[in-house]
Amino acid sequence: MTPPPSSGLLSPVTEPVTDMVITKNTVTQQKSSDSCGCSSNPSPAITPDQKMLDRIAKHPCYSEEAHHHYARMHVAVAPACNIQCNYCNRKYDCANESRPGVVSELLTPEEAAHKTLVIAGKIPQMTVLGIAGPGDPLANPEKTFRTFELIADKAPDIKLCLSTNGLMLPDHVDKIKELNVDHVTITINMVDPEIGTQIYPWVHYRRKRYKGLEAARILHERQMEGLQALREADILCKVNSVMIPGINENHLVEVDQEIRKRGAFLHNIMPLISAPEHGTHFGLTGQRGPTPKELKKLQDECADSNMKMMRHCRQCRADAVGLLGEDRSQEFTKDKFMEMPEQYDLDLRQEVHAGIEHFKEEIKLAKARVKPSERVKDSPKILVAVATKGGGIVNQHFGHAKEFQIFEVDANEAKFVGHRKIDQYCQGGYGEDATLEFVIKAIADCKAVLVSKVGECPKAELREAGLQVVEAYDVIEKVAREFYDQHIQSS
Ligand code: CLF
Ligand code: SF4
Repeated sequence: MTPPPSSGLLSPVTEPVTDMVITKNTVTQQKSSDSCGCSSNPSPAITPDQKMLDRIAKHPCYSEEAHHHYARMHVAVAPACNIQCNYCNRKYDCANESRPGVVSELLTPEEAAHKTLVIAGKIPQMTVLGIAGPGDPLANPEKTFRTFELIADKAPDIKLCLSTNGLMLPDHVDKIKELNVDHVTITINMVDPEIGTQIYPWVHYRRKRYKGLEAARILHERQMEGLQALREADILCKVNSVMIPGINENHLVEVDQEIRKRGAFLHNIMPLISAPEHGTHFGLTGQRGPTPKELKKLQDECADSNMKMMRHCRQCRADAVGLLGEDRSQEFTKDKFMEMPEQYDLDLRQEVHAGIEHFKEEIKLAKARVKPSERVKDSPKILVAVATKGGGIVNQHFGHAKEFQIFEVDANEAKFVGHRKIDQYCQGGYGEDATLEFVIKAIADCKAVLVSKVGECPKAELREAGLQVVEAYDVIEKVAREFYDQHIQSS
């Protein structure tokens, strides 16, 4: 299946907010076997696993598949924090979810609710509202819960999500459940307080400041208690862990086992991002982050069929808007969104979501067509870099990419394993040589780059650097698997 560029299927999430709308009727090649599996059309023989899949089907962080199609937004309503992490500088947003060095505009709950309703109308594929800072949401419970209340009241189809360091989580699980917040992230970097002393210099708990081992022990116990309470309340919990080489990189295997035992649904191991200009303790002391290879090795080690490993996190801002790989926050700064009308329309949103679900079915069929009838054992694996604007399609020009999605391909499947951020090569009519060098370095471990188009000049340099260039406009897995077969035959 080749979705034509003109089909409009992908425009809602990639183009300016005015031209949007995927609806069921815009989908081409609709199959008679279409069954979207969404909660509005449950199978009579629904299994617990299917129910779980339905719960996460439209959450771009909890479902890797959803992240190609559905967007999330954050509102920055929570300024205070109750602990200190050595990778955080209070001038910026909470580094447990955000890239360091990013500052968001602080909003009141009322402003945040208005912003959400504006964006829910402009980007109907925005399905999740998260609160992730700029401090800790549960160190600011009134503002956080007031925001959720306002949104749940006016936009019942938007999923509510929050991310916390966990210190105050056990006190608020009942309220979280009452507000129907179905997704909670806890950042857990250790289950051994001795290791915690290298990450957390202090915590502020029940009006008292604790330091050293005592601080790390309190945080650890509260995190475990919170995780347990979420499980008992049947709230889906994702655990974020920051990989800090030399401090917790081996220990995170134990963290993974411990949180899995306690019912976490998903583990997201993120790389430490550390630079002196961020002014963090780790930045100033020269603590490095992991290389992509080190990160993937640890993720592979922890990956388990019982609990999924998240590999598509983009460490987004506390005011992020859009698909995970894109940043549309600047379209909705306070001076802009306060002037925009609320155009939340539940019927339109449901129609758009139905269109996306049908399109996902088409992609699923295209993937099934390139899958071998029997699993091939021990086939060699290769990496490929993909330029995409979303939708699960190779649909971006090489020069426009700000990141490449990395897929691991073998004779059986093409599996998303991460992304690499790059600077955009095309600068309005010309390409920067230095940027191209950086891009090539970022994907040097890949065998090919899959793009919708690329200029002759960068194509030649990519080939010279040992990267095959595949130009296509089609489902990522299909293009990747076809390249794989050719590559294996010719090598
Ligand atoms: Fe936001 Fe976090 Fe909810 Fe997602 S982000 S509060 S779970 S809606 Fe997602 Fe962003 Fe990674 Fe967070 S990509 S930083 S994991
Ligand atoms: Fe910073 Fe977030 Fe850690 Fe608080 S919990 S110190 S805001 S990274």
